Amino acid sequence: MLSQQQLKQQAADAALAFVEEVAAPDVVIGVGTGSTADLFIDGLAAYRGRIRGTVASSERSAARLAGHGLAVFDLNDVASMPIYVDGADEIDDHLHMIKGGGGALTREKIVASVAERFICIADESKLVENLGAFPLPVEVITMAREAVARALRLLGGQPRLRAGFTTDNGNVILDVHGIRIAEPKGLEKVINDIPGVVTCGLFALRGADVALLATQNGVRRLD
Ligand code: ABF
Repeated sequence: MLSQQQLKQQAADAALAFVEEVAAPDVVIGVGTGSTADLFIDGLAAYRGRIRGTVASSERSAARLAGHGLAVFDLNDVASMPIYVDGADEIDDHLHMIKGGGGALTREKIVASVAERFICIADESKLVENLGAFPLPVEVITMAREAVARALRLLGGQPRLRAGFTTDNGNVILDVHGIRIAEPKGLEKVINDIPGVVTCGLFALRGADVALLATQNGVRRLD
């Protein structure tokens, strides 16, 4: 029986095959945030000198990448990336995701938007029939916190301020419990449009392009 950590390691290792495919001196790889992404970062160390470098989706990932001697570029200096590799809190079989449990959803969504392919790496526990058991993270401008909370309640959610947490962008996060996500794309649009919302943790308008899900019987690839 593989542990969750071993499963995460298998998913991270599987993503390195995609790096091998695209590795070149001018190539920049987009890198996500979280414990599975951390394992991917550790494996990416072997590509130092074989890729130009990386763009990170959080200060946490930037520090880990730099610790391995990998160049970490400002996204403003990078026009394109072949792949973005990141974890998820939940993913369904349409490759729609809930992300943001690690609090990095805004930069994750931004860096992913510049990459040609989003490779999601996760252990099998993240694959769900319907999104929403995991509370939906929403990054919010502080002054709009209560106004956004009221709007989210009208949508049927129970928003809770993530205590003692400030994002890399200086904002706060509301974790929305109990919201029914029947139409992920529609709900993502509605929440995106609430004044004061910076980023909704639904990644459905642009989901993953490939999911590498580690199971007890090997890594399952969903496209
Ligand atoms: C990140 O991956 C976050 O969006 C998400 O919370 C996190 C979860 O990953 P893990 O379970 O690998 O720590 O992208």
